[in-house]
Amino acid sequence: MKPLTRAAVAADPAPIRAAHLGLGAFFRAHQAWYTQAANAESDQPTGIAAFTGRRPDAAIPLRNQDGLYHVLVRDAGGDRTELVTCLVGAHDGADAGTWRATLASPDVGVLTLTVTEAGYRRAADGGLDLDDPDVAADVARLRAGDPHVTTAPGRIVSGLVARRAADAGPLAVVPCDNLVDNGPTVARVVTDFAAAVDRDLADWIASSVSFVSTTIDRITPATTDDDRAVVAELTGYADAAPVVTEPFSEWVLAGDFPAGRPDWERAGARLVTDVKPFEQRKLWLLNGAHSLLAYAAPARGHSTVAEAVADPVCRGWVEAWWDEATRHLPLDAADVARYRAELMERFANPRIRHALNQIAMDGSQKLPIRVVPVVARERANGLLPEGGIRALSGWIRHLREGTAVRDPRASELTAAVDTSLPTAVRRVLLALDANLGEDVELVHAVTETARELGA
Ligand code: CS2
Repeated sequence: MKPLTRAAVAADPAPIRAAHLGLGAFFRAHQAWYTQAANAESDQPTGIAAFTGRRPDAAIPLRNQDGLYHVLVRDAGGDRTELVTCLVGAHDGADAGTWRATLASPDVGVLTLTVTEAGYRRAADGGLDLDDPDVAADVARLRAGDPHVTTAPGRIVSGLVARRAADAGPLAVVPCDNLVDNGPTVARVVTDFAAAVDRDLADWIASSVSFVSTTIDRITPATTDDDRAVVAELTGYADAAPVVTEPFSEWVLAGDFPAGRPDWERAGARLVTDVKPFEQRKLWLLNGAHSLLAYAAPARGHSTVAEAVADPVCRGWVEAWWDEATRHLPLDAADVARYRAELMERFANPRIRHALNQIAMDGSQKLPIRVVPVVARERANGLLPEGGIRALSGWIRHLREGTAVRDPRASELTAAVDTSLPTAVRRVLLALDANLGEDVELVHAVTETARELGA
């Protein structure tokens, strides 16, 4: 087995022109993969300096192999590998010096982000949660000039402090997380943070930093030892950090890039004026169905998405949810029908083992984005949406099981469900959205379905 190094594959590092926060599998299968494609035909290739978010150890295997890794693309018929060479630096996010130096470089024009929905530390009103103790500690650190912050908003602002001080020019911040209006949403969180540190900094951000909205899509399960063995077999290289993904990929972006960007269109990215229609379609149909399955399909003994949709009962749940969501999508019916058919095939891909418990984490952050908007619209029309109700009921079942709840609000939510089922349902719905919790008919319907699911 050959070691994977730049010398072995004759790949010189490209100059660093982009930074990334959240060095995980999704970034490597998506934004880095698009950048790789853009570089293939460019005389100004982009190297990316990427920094870990929640998992500092993610950088270690990559550092040991000069940032190189393979993307293992799996479709129902077989596997292929693609080597990615544009990741030039793989750093621990706690390395404040390198982070600041990267963002202070005038050559760096883009900062992409994958820090998860929970990572932005938003309060119920959508702004930064200044009461979050980690956020408060980071604000105090930056006020005192200490760059050793720990939260994602803290790191972003710390980098911008350095960029401003270096007079390194404008920057595009490109959030790639499944939030609604992710550009303006992240702009708000970052600006709130900056204003708490220094009003002038917030003004500088308003005039120098562009926040781009994006819809991102590529199903990327966690890599297993078996996947590493397949990559070794196919390539002959000992790659400790391959990433597994499906053939499908989508990236839709709206916004300005005042300091330039890689030509991501080469790999099919689309620059549009408004991401909204793409965003709702993806968040509701794909992510909403994912959460529905993650919470409800374990009741039928399933542990992956593909297993669940091979079960006609679960497939029926997904179709019911899609019918509900589709009623509120301002899109051409034939386009949505095509998207649904293609999506079902993606879910059914038997070679992608996408664990339901991977999707189940952070429900309190995900459901308000992917499920609640449809349920609220259906309720406004006097309907009791079966699919949406099942997703919420499944979540209550998941919280009541209590063993694998990974959520920033886990302690509050698991305490809320420690009571009779109807009370648990009411409390959890109230925690999610006041209107839902006050809706007696909905609480009743969710309770019935939760009971059916064995909650
Ligand atoms: C999933 C997403 O874990 C989850 O919450 O719904 O990560 C999903 O796989 C991606 O958004 C697909 O683009």
